[in-house]
Amino acid sequence: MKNVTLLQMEHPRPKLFDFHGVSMTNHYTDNWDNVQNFKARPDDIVIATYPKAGTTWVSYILDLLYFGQMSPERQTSIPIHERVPFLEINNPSLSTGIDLAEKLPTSPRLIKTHLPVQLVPKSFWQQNCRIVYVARNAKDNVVSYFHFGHMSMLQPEPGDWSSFLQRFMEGKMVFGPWYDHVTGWWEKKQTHSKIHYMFYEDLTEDTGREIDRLCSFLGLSPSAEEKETVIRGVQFDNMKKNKMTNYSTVPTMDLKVSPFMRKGKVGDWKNHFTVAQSEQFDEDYKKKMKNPTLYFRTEV
Ligand code: PPS
Repeated sequence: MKNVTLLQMEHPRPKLFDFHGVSMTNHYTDNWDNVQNFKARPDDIVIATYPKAGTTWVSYILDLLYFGQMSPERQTSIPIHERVPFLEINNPSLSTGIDLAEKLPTSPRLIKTHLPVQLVPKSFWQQNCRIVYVARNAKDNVVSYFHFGHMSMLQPEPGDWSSFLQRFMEGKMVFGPWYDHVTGWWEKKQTHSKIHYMFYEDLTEDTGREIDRLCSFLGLSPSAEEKETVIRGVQFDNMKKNKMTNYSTVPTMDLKVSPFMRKGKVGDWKNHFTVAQSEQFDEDYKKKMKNPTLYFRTEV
């Protein structure tokens, strides 16, 4: 018989349903009116991603760039999900993302979203806010999402690897198809200069270079020493050890099943995909990803 933990009993897994043409669960739609009516400020900075693309990594980079010099207590007492609220979330064990965002005392406010571009609250466009979009190659993204499905009680039951992979290819994931998400934001970027589109693989390859690009987009000029402090702080091993960034304070995640800071690698998909799965995935990928200017690396 399957071993059911107390956490699983307290949080029955949500079901996926269609929401404005995108698969969602109630945790991201229950607060929808407040999400859509959110009042953005011109200096808000949005970190937008498909789930598991490096949101927390980039959130922490931005948090350190803006507020790393503030009181040391902030670094040791406020977890990243409160410093950078997740706009559309309604986690029954925590404050809603909207409440957290509205109470943010910082300027700028850093706000995370997984919404596909067409569902982003209009106020962010009206206020012409800066948006940092982070994308990760589909194969590593689906592997990371699979493990997350096991440890996060807010995710639908993930099932086994091959059925999860199949559903990913069909777009039956929370926040919809990866393919539409990364392409939708990429196309938006072509007409909207306030979007900085970055890749997880580039960040892995050269964190310092990517921080320089981010700073130039944001108009920041940290000293060499500040930049070194940020690079050191956001290294995978340091974020994994850091209780404020490793999600150990979130009651709906079971880090014993799989740590949030799991591997942090490019190419871990090779440990999960069979040769046949990889071939089938690549075939399907070619049919869905028609824009030749959007290119992902599956190894670095
Ligand atoms: S979430 O739940 O959508 O906000 O998750 P997200 O933060 O987007 O993605 C989690 C994955 O990002 C990896 N990660 C990192 N990799 C390298 N370096 C650093 N510093 C880092 N921080 C987070 C994390 O380990 C998850 O990927 P996997 O492949 O599962 O390890």
